[in-house]
Amino acid sequence: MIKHGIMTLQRHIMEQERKFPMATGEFSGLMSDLAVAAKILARSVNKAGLIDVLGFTGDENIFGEEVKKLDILANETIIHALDHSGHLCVMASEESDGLIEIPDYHPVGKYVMLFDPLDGSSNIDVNISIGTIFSIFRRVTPSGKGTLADVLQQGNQQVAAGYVLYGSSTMFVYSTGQGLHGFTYDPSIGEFLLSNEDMKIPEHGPYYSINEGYYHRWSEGMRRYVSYLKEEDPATGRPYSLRYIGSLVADFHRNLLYGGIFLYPTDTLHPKGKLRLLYEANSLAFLVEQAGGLATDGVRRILDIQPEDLGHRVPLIIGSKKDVELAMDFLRES
Ligand code: AHM
Ligand code: MG
Repeated sequence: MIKHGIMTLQRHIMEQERKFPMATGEFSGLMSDLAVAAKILARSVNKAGLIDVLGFTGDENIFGEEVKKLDILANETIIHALDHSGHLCVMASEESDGLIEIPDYHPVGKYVMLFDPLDGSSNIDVNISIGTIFSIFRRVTPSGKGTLADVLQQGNQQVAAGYVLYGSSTMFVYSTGQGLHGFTYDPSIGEFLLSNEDMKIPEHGPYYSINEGYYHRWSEGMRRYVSYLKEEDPATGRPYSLRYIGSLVADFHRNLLYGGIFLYPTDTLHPKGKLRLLYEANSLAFLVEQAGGLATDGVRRILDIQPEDLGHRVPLIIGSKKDVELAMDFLRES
């Protein structure tokens, strides 16, 4: 049943903002810029396989332009789509060292954006789903260019978060703290259309996602938990099925729709975990909570962790509520 005619991402963002009488439209403008960046990136990702045809990375292509690595190109695309509009005071990205300042010749605004331009980049060259992840905060400094204090905020201060999944379709999934909504790109009209309204993650399983090749590097508790998931017990839906793409957005998205748990724990090679709090974990933690799930580092709620620096890494256990709670029990007991 169609309840609202065609709901484009643009219209959805504006209707959400209208619920706040004090809203200035600045936030809608920021999200619209992001949607444009997502469309440009979707086009670039779709053409990635042609790089070998049109020119190798670092070479000049047939048009005499330098062919950039796709993750660098994605980083620059997002920065240039957002740095001039006057909505942001500073940005930070997994692909840039230090803060990304707004150039002097552009106005600054009240928001801060953190992003991972193309996560799962080891999958680019093999045509497997990858994603863009973003977090938006309100600035804490009063004016001028944003500083590290604006960027190093706890995830519970996010005003919005989301991701773009470049899969068999491109999806834009976002939340402003009023539920989690997914939009699928229709290339024939160039719009993201509402396809998954107010998504809720199932309470548990049937999937688990972890790089099981690192089994012998894990803690005892982690090994016991994963062994438990593999035991035969139809009453609790076990064994769970393993699905691991190695592309966080894709692994997260599947578990969000079907139920289950994603884990990137500490291991002997990654004593602090691998994933970044600011660019990966915070955003997805905000989203999963909107969908009724949980995200933890094993002990603490991801959203309550104080970032120490831009590269802060965390173990990440995220997904269906009951699965995450049980994983924490196993880790506590070990
Ligand atoms: P990246 O930011 O360098 O792309 O790394 C992050 C990716 C995640 O998408 C994924 O969950 C994880 O790294 C996979 O790591 P591993 O190959 O160690 O399993
Ligand atoms: Mg990444």
